[in-house]
Amino acid sequence: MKIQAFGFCSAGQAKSFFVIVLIAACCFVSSLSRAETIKGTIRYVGAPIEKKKTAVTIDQYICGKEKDPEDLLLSSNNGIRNAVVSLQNVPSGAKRDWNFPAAKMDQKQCSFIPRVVIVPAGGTVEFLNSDRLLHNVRSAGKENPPFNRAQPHARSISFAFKQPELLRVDCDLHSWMRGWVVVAEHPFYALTNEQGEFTLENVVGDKGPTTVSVAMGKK
Ligand SMILES: [Cu+2]
Repeated sequence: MKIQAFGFCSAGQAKSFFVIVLIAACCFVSSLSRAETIKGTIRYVGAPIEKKKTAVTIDQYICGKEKDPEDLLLSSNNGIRNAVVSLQNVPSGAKRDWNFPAAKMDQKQCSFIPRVVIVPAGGTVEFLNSDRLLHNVRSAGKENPPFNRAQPHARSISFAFKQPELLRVDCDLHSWMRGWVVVAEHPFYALTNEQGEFTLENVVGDKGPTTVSVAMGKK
């Protein structure tokens, strides 16, 4: 089995750390049919990145005067937050429970919160707007129908995602706003926490030890 991790960053910074992000997760699944838990940490090991704030020029009364960059969120130990880790070549005997919380993405102080949500294929994401101003939600998926809807304060809109895909979500009124919907094709997806740590539970191994590796991709 392989683990694949996706980092979420804007196009500008993507090139700078695509190649140099390396992985600090290596695990072994050695059971024949017993469920195992895989834990790991995704770390950034490249050169220090200057964090440039984005100046806010509109709607400062809600959005503030500047926004911190959210594309590469690092802990004090360089753990990468909001990386998505997933198993490749899922074992045929794997347990098929989907254990993701209901997917909701709010627009709050002119940021998508949470920035990344994981939803099972066939599931829905509920988009909210807690801000007392107008946002919109737009996504141009290839496997899933694109959408673009105005999002006034307090409105809730739900979209269904039938096909596995990584989808970017934008608000066109506030150019820095960026969210990601990860439509999972199987239950073995995990989002790294503030320390860059992830946990994949109930993984059933094949015969013998199986190396698990992690790669970082740009998106
Ligand atoms: Cu907005």
